[in-house]
Amino acid sequence: MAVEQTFVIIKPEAVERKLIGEILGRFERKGLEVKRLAVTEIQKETAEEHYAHHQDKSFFPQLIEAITSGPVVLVVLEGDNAIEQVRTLIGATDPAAAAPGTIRGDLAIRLPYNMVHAADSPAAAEAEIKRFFGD
Ligand code: 3AN
Repeated sequence: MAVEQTFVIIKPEAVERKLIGEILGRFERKGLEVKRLAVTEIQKETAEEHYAHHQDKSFFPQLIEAITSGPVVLVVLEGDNAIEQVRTLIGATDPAAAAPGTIRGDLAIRLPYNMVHAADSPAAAEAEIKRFFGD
């Protein structure tokens, strides 16, 4: 089992609802280690780069508006198989379909407000940590 690092954004809607502790607690209780943590706001240009693969979608403007609408928490987590473990903990993209017990299934109800972003591959994790933490 490989020890990996992954990248998570606790989105503005979760910060607004005071769910930072709830979300970080779920990752910690699973056994993942918080390696880096920052409260910041995401600039529009960075958001557009981060979600570039969605730029042709009808929801792209709404997605950029949502992720830049207030403070976020940037998180690097480390642990066994961390990338897949975190994707399992957060649940399906659409909160309406996400299973109970997952972050999105328990805490969110409607797209694009699904509370967290998490890297979906080792390449994405590496690129996103670099994009948001600068190394
Ligand atoms: P995930 O965040 O699960 O990796 P992606 O990469 O397909 O899913 O979507 C990125 C973000 O775009 C989601 N977190 C969500 O906020 C938003 N999104 C995805 N699909 C839709 C949709 N059909 N309508 C509105 N927003 C969406």
